Amino acid sequence: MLGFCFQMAIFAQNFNTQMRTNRTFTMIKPDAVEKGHIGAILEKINSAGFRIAAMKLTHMTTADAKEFYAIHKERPFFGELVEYMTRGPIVAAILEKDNAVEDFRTLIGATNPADAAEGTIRKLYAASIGENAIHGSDSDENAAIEGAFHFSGRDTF
Ligand code: IDP
Ligand code: MG
Repeated sequence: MLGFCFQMAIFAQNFNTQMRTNRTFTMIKPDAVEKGHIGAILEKINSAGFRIAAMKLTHMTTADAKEFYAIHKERPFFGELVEYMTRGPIVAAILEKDNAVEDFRTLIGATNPADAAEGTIRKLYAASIGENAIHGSDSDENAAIEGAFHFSGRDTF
């Protein structure tokens, strides 16, 4: 009986982990870290109702950045993007909330801060379309891929 209960608990835990799609992935990018905006940006994220499921300060290698942004490898700005994302530490995090992906994209604002809505993180803290302070996943599928790129299951809560 104890063994059965144990197995059920493991099953429930796996089921819970696999079925959760109300998550997104973010990076506070090197420009925002350099300028000392980590605290202010985390405050915005908290106030918007996101729960932190995983978080760390980390420094992407060139290989990491090329892999993470592989979808953009044919774009003219790819080299610039890899240079930027590897020039200093970032804060990587997995965030949880209902409708996380869409709500987080709304919170960060448009890719180009000139087009971002008032009060969004990019409007407040981004310098340009290239150095735009923060990343947010664009789909549930990419949120899961990007989160797994930076965090193991053990480091996600
Ligand atoms: P997103 O971050 O809003 O999803 P994407 O189009 O996926 O925007 O581009 C990924 C990242 O590449 C941007 O956040 C930005 O740092 C960089 N980037 C996008 N477009 C340009 C550009 O035209 N010039 C320079 N960098 C760019
Ligand atoms: Mg994108």
